[in-house]
Amino acid sequence: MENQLKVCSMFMILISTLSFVAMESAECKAKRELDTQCGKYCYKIVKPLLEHASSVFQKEKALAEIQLKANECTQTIADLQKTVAFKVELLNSKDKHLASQALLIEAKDKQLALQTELINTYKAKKDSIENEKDKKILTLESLIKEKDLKISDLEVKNTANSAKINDLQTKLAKYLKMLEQSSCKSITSIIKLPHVEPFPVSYDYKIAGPGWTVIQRRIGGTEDFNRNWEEYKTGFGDLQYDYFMGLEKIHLLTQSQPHELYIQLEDFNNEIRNARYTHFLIGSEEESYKLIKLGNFSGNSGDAFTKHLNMKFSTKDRDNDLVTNNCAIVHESGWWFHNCSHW
Ligand SMILES: [Ca+2]
Repeated sequence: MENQLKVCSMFMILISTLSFVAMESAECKAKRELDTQCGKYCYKIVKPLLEHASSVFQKEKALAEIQLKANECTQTIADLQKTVAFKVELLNSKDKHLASQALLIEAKDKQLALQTELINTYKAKKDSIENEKDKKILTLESLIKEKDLKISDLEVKNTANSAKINDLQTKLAKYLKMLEQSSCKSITSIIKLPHVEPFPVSYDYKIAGPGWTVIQRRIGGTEDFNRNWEEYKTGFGDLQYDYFMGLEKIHLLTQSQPHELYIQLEDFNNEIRNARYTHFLIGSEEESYKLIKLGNFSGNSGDAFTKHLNMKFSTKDRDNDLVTNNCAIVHESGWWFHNCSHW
């Protein structure tokens, strides 16, 4: 400010000097006019007064100009002060803004630190999970290899078994062919059951496949089935042809383990029908060899046997049916008769 005032003062002086030069030329003119008017008399008295008045006038004028310049400088100073104040305020505002930004940056730094920590935690978890996964994959791969080995082993065994089965099937086919070519219609064997002497039985393989024991066969009409109780109890006939196993043996056999029943009927036109029951069990002699269980029926002959369920066995000398007549006599055969219409 001080420098600015000095410049202003110098400027004012310079203006004043220039004005004085201009004024002086006008003054010289006035002097000359006064000198002419006053002549040599008034010159000595008036001239100094005039010069003094002129000097005062000039100084007042210069003073007024200086005052004006001073006012202008004062205004400039005031303006500059305002500008400075404004700048200071602006700086303060900027400082506040900077402080606010610093706080914001600090908060952001904290947030960033938290996020970094979270990311590190997540990474650690991810690594842990991946390690666990890798371990599981390795375990599973090991299991798969083990299974593959087992499968391979089973495949080898299966191939060996298939070869054995094929061999057995070939042998069975050969055996069946031999049987087919022979005159035998069935195979006989000895069966052993608890509480009874071993006894021969006939196995049929043609009617319903292997494994069926024949308890009755009536095909040739050579055997008389009109027998008494004792004969039906012990059995009769030829194992290879017409035959009845005997009620006591059938009782022991069906009691020893669950049995199915298969009945095949062939009429005089060679039409064959069959009936199959999922269970077959008869009671003891004390129960008159009652038909205790029969199971579910299947086949194409119609279910003619279920109605005999719970019936006792009847022979010509033992009437256990439910009608007045003895159906065993009527039909000349023993059976689990219900009435004489059905058997
Ligand atoms: Ca009767």
